[in-house]
Order: sequence, then C-alpha cells, then structure tokens
Amino acid sequence: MRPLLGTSNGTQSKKALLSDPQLFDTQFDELVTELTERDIADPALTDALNRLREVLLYNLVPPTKLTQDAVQRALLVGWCIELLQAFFLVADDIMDASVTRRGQPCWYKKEGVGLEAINDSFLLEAAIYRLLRRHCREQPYYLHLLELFMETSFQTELGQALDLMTAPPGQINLSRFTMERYKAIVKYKTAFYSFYLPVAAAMYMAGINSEVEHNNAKHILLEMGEFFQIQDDYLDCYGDPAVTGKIGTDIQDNKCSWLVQRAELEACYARHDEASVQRVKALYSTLQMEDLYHRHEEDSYRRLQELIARHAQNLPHSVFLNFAKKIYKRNK
Ligand code: GPP
Ligand code: MG
Ligand code: MG
Ligand code: MG
Repeated sequence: MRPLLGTSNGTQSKKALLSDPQLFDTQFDELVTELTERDIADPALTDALNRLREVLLYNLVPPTKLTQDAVQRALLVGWCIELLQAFFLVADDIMDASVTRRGQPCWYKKEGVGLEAINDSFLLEAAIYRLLRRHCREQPYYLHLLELFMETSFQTELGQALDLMTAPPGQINLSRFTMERYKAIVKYKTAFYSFYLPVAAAMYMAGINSEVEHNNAKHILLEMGEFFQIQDDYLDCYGDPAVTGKIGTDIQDNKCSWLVQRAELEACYARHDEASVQRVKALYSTLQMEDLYHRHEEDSYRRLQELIARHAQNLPHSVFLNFAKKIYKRNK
C-alpha cells in the first residue's frame, strides 16, 4: 500500500507544505520581527514593541510548540507504519519469489544481499520500536501504540501463514481455495496492517480509546482492506508492472487469489441450500455470464442465418427463420 503519511515518492503536496512545522515556525519568527521591528521605527515605541513581542511569544509559542511536537510525532508514527510495511514486503518478496518491487529489484534479489534480507527485515521491524520508544515514551498513548503494532504484526503473520499453507508449491488442489479461506487470508495478511493500523494509531494519538469506536472503525476498514487485496490480486495478473512496480507471481505461486473462481463453484455447485445457490449465482454475475450469454445468442443467430442461406436452397427460408425467431431472445 502507498504511504498514508510519508512522502516516499519525493513530492510534497501543498497540504504537507502547509503543515510543515518548520515552515510554520519560520513564518512565526518573521511575523514577530515584522510587527515589532520593521514596521514602526519610532524609538519612543521601543518599550511598547518589546512588550508586544513578549505578549506574542508568551501567548503564541507554547501552543505552536505543542502542535509542532504533536505533528512531528504523528509523522514519526506514519514512518513506523511504513517501516512495518517495509519489514513485511522485504520478507514477503522472498516467500513469494518475487522479482521486482516498487519498480526496482526486490531487496533480496540485489547482488550480495540474498537471504541476509531476512535479517534486514528484522532490523526494519526493530527500528519501529526504537523510534516509538524514543519519541513517544512519555505520551499517554504509548502503550496503546505498542500493543497495536505488536497485535497487528501477529495478525499479519497469521494471515501470511494462511496464505502460504494454502499455496503449497506444485500441489494443485483447488478445493483448498474456498471463499471462507480467501476472506480469512486477506483480512489477516492485508486488511489489519494496511487499513485498521493507520487509523487506529491516529485514534489512539487523538485520545480515542473506546473499544466501541475502534470496533466501528475496524468494521469499515477491514471491509475496505478486503477489497484492496482483491484489487491487488487482480493487478497481479492484469496490472502493468510499469505502473504497479511489481511483476505478478500469484499464478506461479499457486496462490489462493480472488481470480481463482473455480474453487467457489466446486464448493457450492450441486448443493441444495439457498446460500450455496446464491453464491454460484453471484459468481456467474461476477463472470458477467449474462453479457456472455447475450453475445453468444447474437453470434448463434447470425451463424444460423448463414446456414439457412447456404443450405436451405429448395425449401422456403421462412420455415427455418420462423423457427429461429421463436427461440432467439426468449426469456422463458
Ligand atoms: C500482501 O500479499 C500481504 C503482505 C505483503 C503481508 C506479508 C506478511 C508478512 C508477515 C511477511 P501479497 O504477496 O499479495 O502482496 P504483493 O502482491 O505486494 O507481493
Ligand atoms: Mg505474499
Ligand atoms: Mg507478495
Ligand atoms: Mg499480491
């Protein structure tokens, strides 16, 4: 997933510039100078302007400093989320035997790196906790953040375990690929860390700790995360590597991808319960069976007309055409 808070693509948005704490501070200093030195040069006002300076600094600086620190910590936590993602991706690329990531060779693919990348992924993870400790230890939300990062890592690792055990190399068995398994894989391997984690971290930092609020957020974000992974699966096959920055490996890796729909059919076809029947119909609809059928109907009608023209030389065409008209476009 792209960074939510970081600017790893190197382009700072206007918004980011506006909230850049250093720029804000610099402007404050300039405003104080403007108000107390530059505009009014009358020496008789020196005492009054010094007073104004004191009033400005006393009344404005502490909150600004507070804001600045809070913004800095928010950015720091954003980078910690990026570190967690980098930790996962460096390791995931080894496990998935991927070739490229973000438009360059995967870290483990680089000359001289190889499996040392495993330890490098651990280093990326360790960096998270050092940064959190150094910058957030005194904050009331520190323990919440620590537990959130650790819990999210555990969930993601469980998801990755499901992902891997559902895709044993060289053993094709589509019955393993059920929708239930798919949903569990994507919820745990992707949705928690990519969607719930950043929002939950921001909530804790803003002092929102209530379980109810967190569950509400989780409800929405896990759903979003599931769709995000469905897109990732789609892009693994149909995405342009020049745009996604990665070359798909799901087919080679025997992955339980959203694109593998046959397994759903195997799980639900020839069953009598209404839920299974509906799941098969949902699959048909995903595969755009209605469109496919109507296109087939048109093609078939055209072919038949050609046949009639070619083979019904001595018989009235209407005999056949009337027949054909009776069945085409029928809806009962
Ligand atoms: C995405 O799977 C999930 C992850 C990157 C989590 C990995 C978790 C670990 C504990 C290592 P994916 O393989 O489909 O992602 P991509 O397509 O980006 O390789
Ligand atoms: Mg993977
Ligand atoms: Mg992968
Ligand atoms: Mg993928």
